[in-house]
Amino acid sequence: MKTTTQDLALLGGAPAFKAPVHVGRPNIGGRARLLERLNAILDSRWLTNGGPCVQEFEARIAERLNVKHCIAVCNATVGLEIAVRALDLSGEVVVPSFTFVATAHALQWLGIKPVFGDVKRETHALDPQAVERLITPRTTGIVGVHLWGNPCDIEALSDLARRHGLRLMFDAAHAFGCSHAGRMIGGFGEAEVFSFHATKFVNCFEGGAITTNSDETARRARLMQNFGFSGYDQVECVGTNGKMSEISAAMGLTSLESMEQIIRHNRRLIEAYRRELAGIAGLTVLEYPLAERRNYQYVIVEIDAGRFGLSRDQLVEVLHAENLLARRYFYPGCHRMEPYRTLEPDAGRRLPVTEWLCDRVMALPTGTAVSGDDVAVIGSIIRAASRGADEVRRRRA
Ligand code: T4K
Repeated sequence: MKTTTQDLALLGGAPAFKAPVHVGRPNIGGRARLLERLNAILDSRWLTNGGPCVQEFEARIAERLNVKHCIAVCNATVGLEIAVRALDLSGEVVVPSFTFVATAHALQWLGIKPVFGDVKRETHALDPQAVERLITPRTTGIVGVHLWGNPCDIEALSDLARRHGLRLMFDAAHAFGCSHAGRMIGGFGEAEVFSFHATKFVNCFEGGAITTNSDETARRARLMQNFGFSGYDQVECVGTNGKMSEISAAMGLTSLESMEQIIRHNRRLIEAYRRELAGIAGLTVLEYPLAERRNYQYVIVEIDAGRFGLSRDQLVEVLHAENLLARRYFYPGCHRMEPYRTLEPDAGRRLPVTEWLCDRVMALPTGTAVSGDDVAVIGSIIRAASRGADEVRRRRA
């Protein structure tokens, strides 16, 4: 525990954690069950190409999300690329900049211009009014991001897309197991794309899934995910290799079996963070609505430097010195990353909320690798940094 400013590692104290504490440390689930599955895969010698584990994983996801179709893919970035192609998007597509860069790259990779729309201060998600101002004759679609597992303004974006004849899909990389208006994320828009990357609360080592209630979108996505093959030696459209392997599906199935337990653990941790960080001026912990399902995989904090006494970046420096690897998700914003910074150097002018958030938001560790005691130590570091902000700034100057 850190009790005084002098205890801080940045000021010469011993780091609070001997080993690095990560944001995104993978949840492992039932190791013995996973190894059983791996042995069965090896015995069967069916390692990929739509094997039994992938088929079971797809069926479990579709059932859990109450969605008609689930196409497992090798990762969400490829999943986004395939969904974008399956919806025939082209020209310009409106997307937030306050997201992981994969959301924008998936479009740019396909020669489609991502047009960055500003987000709302409260939700960190696309602002429908900002989106409407960006629609041009070249706009063919909108990609919303359910950031931190909090859904976008789905109704307003759906209405907007309908009124302007645009396609609507969602990057749901963070939102597996989350709900909106009592319905599980997965069936909104024309397609939703999940990530089961190692850092996600349910993981497949690497993995993703495209979910949709549209038979046609599912038919096209499934073809495109496997080179366009529709049958033996039959290729009916352009496609890529976006398949999930059996080993990834085995990890996914095993992870799914621990899902509720992981959510309960994450929820206990976020409640502990709220207790530990309560009353600290200039620090706000992102709230999750109690009436909806959430996976609590992201502990998001906003730092107001004027009131906290340190900027978000200075606090991150304090935490990193303690071996606590807080992350500045999603600094600096896609529009300030290449190639977008060069392609549209002035985009920031229409993204004031995005830039405001990019300079203040950070993520703290959660997941099964983190304990309630760890959160108490993290709270003590942040309180010591807040109390000793003048000293930290003076010593760092
Ligand atoms: N859309 C959104 C909104 C996303 O957030 C993402 C991915 C995507 C789309 C694309 O999904 P995928 O195509 O990846 O399925 C990590 C993940 O690589 C990335 O998947 C994720 N978002 C993003 C939010 O986080 P980085 O650059 O932060 O990864 P890295 O290597 O710094 O790892 C994060 C922390 O986790 C580190 O402290 C190390 C630790 N770690 C990581 C791995 C991989 C472990 O302890 N063990 C591990 O195996 O992107």
